[in-house]
Amino acid sequence: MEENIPAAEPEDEQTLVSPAVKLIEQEEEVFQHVNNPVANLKPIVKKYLGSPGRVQQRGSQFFFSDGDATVEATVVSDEIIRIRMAPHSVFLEDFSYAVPKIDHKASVFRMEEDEQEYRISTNTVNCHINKTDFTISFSDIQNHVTSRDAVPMHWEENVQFGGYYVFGTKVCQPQEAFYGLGDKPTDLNLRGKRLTNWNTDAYSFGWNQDPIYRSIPFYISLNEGIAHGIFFDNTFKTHFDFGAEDRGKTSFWADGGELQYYYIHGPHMMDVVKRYHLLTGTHPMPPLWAFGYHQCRWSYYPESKVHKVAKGFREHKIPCDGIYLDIDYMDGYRCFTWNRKYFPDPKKMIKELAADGFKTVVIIDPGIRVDDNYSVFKEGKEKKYFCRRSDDYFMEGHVWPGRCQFPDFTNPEVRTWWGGLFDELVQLGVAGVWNDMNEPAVFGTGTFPDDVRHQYDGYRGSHRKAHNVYGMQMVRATYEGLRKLMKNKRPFTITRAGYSGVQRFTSVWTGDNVASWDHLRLGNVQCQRLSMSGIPFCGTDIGGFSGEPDGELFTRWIQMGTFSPFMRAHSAGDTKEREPWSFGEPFTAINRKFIELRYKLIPYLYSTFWEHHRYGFPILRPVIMQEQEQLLNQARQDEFTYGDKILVCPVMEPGQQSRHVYLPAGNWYYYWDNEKIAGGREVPVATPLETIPLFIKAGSVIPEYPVMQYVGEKAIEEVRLNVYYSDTEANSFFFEDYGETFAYEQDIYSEKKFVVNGKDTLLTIQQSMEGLYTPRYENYHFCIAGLPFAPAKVMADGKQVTEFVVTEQKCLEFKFSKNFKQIEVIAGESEVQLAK
Ligand code: MIG
Repeated sequence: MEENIPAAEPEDEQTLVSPAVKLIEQEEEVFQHVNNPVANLKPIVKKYLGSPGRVQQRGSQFFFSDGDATVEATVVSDEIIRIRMAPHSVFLEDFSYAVPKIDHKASVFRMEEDEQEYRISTNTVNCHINKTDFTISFSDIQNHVTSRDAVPMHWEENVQFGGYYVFGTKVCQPQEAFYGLGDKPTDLNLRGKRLTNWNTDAYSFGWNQDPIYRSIPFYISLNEGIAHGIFFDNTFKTHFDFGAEDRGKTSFWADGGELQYYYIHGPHMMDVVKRYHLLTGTHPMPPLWAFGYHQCRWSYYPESKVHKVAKGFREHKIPCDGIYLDIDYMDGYRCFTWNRKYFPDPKKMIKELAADGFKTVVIIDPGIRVDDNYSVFKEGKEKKYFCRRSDDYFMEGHVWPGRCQFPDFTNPEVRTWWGGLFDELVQLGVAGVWNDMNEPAVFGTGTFPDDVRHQYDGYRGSHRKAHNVYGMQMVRATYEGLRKLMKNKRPFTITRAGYSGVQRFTSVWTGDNVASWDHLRLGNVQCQRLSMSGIPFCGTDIGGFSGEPDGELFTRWIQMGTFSPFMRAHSAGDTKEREPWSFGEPFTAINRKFIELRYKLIPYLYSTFWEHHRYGFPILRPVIMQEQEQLLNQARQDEFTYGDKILVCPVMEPGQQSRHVYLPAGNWYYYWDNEKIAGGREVPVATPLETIPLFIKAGSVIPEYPVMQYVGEKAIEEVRLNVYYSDTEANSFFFEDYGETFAYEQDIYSEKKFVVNGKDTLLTIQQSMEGLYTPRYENYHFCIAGLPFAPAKVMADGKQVTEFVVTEQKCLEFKFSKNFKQIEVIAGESEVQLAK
């Protein structure tokens, strides 16, 4: 399984091009005989790299050796360099679940050396390998050092399992801040923390609990306004220390596997996230309905109850698209079966729900009940698809169905089988699948023991290596299966566990949170962090999974959830029923108002998602990402933008009547009354229960759909364009397509770009278009806010628009064709005079 790389030979000091692959000669073998006194055993010590004696090149890869260990540096792109280290020069086979394929995109790179160092340079980055101590550092083309090893890479032999504990240690700068690492329930800035990645079912987790559900070994460093990223692609238990043990050091290490990391250049945090997505992929476009509101509970049953909840939405005129069936829909919790007592005719029920605009999402767990009368178990057993212990016993554990065995999702054949098991559910009309318990979770013991074996796509490993990817491979199997079964339709999936790259297959929720104000705050930070960590489609259990929210907390949570990329309310089985109307007035009306707002903004969210899919931008962006040079922003974690145009600050304290909100530099409009406010400062904002602070960036064009009770309820007759005046040029994008197929991969979509530019007496809006899709509606309904003059004349593509009004909110409103190229809003004569 190992791949050998060229060995260091003392006489060979020069750079070789494309050397033959040779085996390493060990200098001396130390044999320990059983009758040797234990005292003679060499103590286990950390070994550090020596000095790199020589370098060899193979294409875009460079190998440096100290005579024993070898370090590989690969130029992945102009901005990304990968480092790998092999003690004794034996690299593991190059395989990664996170990075499906590396496209070598660097056009130009070179290798130079002087007395002090070897230097690999692209057009953007230099990677320096120190000739004395083998420390590695990175700098930009201005020779500004962004990252530097504090000590050389090192390792420690693992006697019990073989392989090594591997360590990297970088200098931690006095003002350096750290972001990323997935769903860690702690402050946004990770400075001063030590954290571990080991997927864990963390029921009712709390602030600073670690680890929880996901493993995303990727962080962004920000120092003196310059950002870079480190993606430590290692699936074993990994650890990160951001100046906790030693204020001057940032370390990352793993319990096994390879010391392998990608240095990702900035300088903007946004660039780092984008480039991380270049490696690990982006989220495919979800079906449009998935951006609506979802209602979940453990569990809605029997069938009559499901219908009652669905009807409740329509009766209360509260929009909803997704309704969930938790574990009780199954027969004795056996996956892919139905409890016929509760659900005698699932096909009929799902059809009726669909007729009323509801998509049915069902839960699935990895534990398969040991039961020879159960076809899924029987087949899995016959085909040897279940995980086994080191001595060949089956991995057995108790979960909801009782005694269970677990498919090895790291086996491609098992994934295909699992994917196919959804056939019947798809036939019944199920629209989405919720993947739970896939850390994997086992009652009592927590998870699998370390010795469980995994096929690992042919690269073999124990559970130590496969644990953190198990859940990702489960949801991958689900997603890929659904994609095949649904023909060209986009599947909807959600998962609890995950590893880097999981975003290629699924949305996520933050797991079993609690109905408390503390958890509302935590959910806000977690969603921002997930967004920065390459997981864009995320949300919390609105209302809190365990415990009882009161009306106020639930409403504040709905308000925040309106601006979560994924919006779902969920609650545990032992809590009171919790739908958006459960708390009476005034809560029901406010919940309705916000869920309606969610639906109005769907085209904006969808356009933002397209930008994510295509370019790798996150949906939620903490203010530090907008203005990373502002030191104070490092401490701000309440406000964020939703896309790049809408600034949101959820209200996260009971009884709060007002709060301060930071607005990044530039002009903003208060969403609720279009008042213009200058940013670059904190502003006081009233926060009565009916509103939360919402601001729109000047120059934005925000498309709005009419409120519907579910996505696609009615044909869209016109799209409202909310335009916000700006005296500097600003761009906005508007993406549309059929919303449920993969036709966008063949350019069947419409992407419109708006350019807004204002003068003292004139506002122009230009539109250009790309793509092959034509929406059915004819007109835009323009609504222009913030004009600094009284509009006298509106010109559209050279024609005068005679019908326009100025509303009470001082918005200029008129209609014009969706195909317009240029709109001009012109001030009256007197104002033109004045401006001159
Ligand atoms: O052991 O399916 O996080 O959302 O409702 C609990 C029942 C299993 C945990 C999930 C939760 C879900 C619950 N599940």
